[in-house]
Amino acid sequence: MKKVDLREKVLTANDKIARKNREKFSETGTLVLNLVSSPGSGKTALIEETVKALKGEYKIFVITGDLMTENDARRVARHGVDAVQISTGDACHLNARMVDARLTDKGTLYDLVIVENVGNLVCPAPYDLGEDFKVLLVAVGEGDDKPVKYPPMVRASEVLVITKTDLVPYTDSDPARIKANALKIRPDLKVFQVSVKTPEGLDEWTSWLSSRLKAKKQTAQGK
Ligand SMILES: Nc1nc2c(ncn2[C@@H]2O[C@H](COP(=O)(O)OP(=O)(O)OP(=O)(O)O)[C@@H](O)[C@H]2O)c(=O)[nH]1
Ligand SMILES: [Mg+2]
Ligand SMILES: [Zn+2]
Repeated sequence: MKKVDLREKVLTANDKIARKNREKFSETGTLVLNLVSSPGSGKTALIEETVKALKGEYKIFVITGDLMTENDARRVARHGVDAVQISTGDACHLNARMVDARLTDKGTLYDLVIVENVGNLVCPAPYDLGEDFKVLLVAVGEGDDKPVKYPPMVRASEVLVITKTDLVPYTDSDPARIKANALKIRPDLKVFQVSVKTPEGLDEWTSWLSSRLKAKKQTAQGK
């Protein structure tokens, strides 16, 4: 009997939809981020600050994924950008079909689509949603060795944002150590350190994102 690897099959089906999503977004120059982290590392908080800074210049759509509640989409929508929640029920990650279903052709009307994945440092890693890149968040105080304990997520991400740096004085956590641990797994990671309270590093993050948005638009226009 032929052994069928179900996980392989699911991922292959997912990759086909992800590829279709990516093609659509590359035509219009829509930049798509996939934010991943443990629960509570500050994904929604970072999205809120990002949309506040960039909504004047760019048209932004946010998709937030959680097992239950619409809380995150509501938090984002109050800043006046379009936001929808995907309630996954018992699924602990988003897949490309869920993103496609929420966006279809509408997604391409936006300059920036931010997808907040379900808080989970394990299984969102192999799921391509059609994003330009994954952004991994690790918060001060959640354990500086997280990157070496969960290497697939670090390998799958292009950017690391170390969050909640305002908490450093109250913990034994050191952002330099989080960064060093992440770079052991993926040496080419782009690393930011932010706090939404102080607000350290947010300008640097949003300026960099803005330059990526412009680069993507230019590539699309050159086609
Ligand atoms: N001190 C401090 N707290 C923060 C910061 N960013 C987020 N928080 C707090 O951390 C908690 C979790 O933040 P969220 O933005 O909800 O985190 P999340 O990653 O979206 O959480 P899930 O969607 O549940 O996975 C909230 O109480 C935030 O106010 C920060 O920079 N500094
Ligand atoms: Mg959230
Ligand atoms: Zn999962």
